Amino acid sequence: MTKSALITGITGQDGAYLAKLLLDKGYKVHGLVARRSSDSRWRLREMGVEADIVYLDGDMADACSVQRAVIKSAPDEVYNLAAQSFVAASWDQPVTTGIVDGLGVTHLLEAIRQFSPHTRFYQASTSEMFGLIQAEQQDENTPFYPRSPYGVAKLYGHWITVNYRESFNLHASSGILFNHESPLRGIEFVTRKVTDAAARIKQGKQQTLALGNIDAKRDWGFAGDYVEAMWLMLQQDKPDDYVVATGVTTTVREMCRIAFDHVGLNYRDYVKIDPAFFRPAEVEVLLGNPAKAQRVLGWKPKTDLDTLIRMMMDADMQRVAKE
Ligand code: NDP
Ligand code: GDR
Repeated sequence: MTKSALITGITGQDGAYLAKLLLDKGYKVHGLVARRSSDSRWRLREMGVEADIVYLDGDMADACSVQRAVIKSAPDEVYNLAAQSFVAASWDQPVTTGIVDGLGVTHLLEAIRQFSPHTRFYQASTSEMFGLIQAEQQDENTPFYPRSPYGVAKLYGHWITVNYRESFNLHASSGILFNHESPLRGIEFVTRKVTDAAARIKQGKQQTLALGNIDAKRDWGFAGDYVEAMWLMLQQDKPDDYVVATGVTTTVREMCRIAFDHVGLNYRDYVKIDPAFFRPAEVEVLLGNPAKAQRVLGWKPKTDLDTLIRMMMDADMQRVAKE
């Protein structure tokens, strides 16, 4: 029997990689897509899957549309990836972020509870919930301390997932994913901002790169590896929560060095510090412990940071050259 999946946030970075993964496994893939005035399917085109998806109009803030998407797709599995996912923007739009990233999860869980209780559910939780870290290396038992409206909203989404699992016996799992990147990463996130700028500087199309806190440390992995962990969570007999990370943390500064080095430039000659890119409250360091995902799911990251940044640099060099 062909399995049916519903992906919210299918036009985002992870949505594109996950859609490809599920299509390759023979799933019928449905995508909830919010109305936009401009094209939002470019990543699906890049992955070569745009024509293979059934699109359903809807918005996480609109419970009726979410309900309709669940009924229409009759999903075996739902992956809730939709979010206002840019941490810095969450201070400018705290209410929208709260509704979409927080309450939106309840819209989806309620629809599943009422109309499709056998459906397995994945929630895109985040290392941003650890925020002001309470342990040097964070795992599933580390207490949370979010530092942004985004982190706070995602913490609601996380706990409502746990609550619906415990209250209504839903197969609802939460993946606490650390930063993961790819050539399809949004340009506002620091890795893509750096690889895009390094490519432009190399090709004489930009002079400098303005960044904020380059001493921040992140545990960066590759999106293509991380969507496999999402799928594996929903193949388990029992729902649960898992940290997905590489177990290595690196400064933004070092990540800049890797990117600029790859095109034969010294980042120190181009990077300028601009207070405009500092956040009202920073998450200084994140470092995940993926031991449980490895033990239970048999999941391991396959791509190290050097390989990842080189992959992104190569893609940006090609794209910028065509502009
Ligand atoms: P993106 O920002 O690339 O994608 C977000 C997706 O959500 C887009 O498809 C976007 O649509 C959609 N969306 C936004 N608002 C709404 C709405 N109101 N209704 C319906 N859809 C909406 O994020 P990523 O792919 O990087 O991340 C996927 C998920 O994982 C997010 O929930 C994110 O918070 C979480 N996460 C990401 C991590 C990472 O490092 N990438 C780490 C941990 C968690 P559109 O394209 O039209 O704007
Ligand atoms: P993050 O990713 O906030 O960790 O959230 P981002 O790449 O935006 O920031 C990482 C770190 O880099 C520092 N930084 C800058 N960041 C940006 N965007 N622009 C800059 O100019 C800059 N200079 C320094 C930031 O301060 C921060 O410390 C991502 C998102 O995908 C979330 O949705 C997800 O939940 C988390 O990762 C895990």
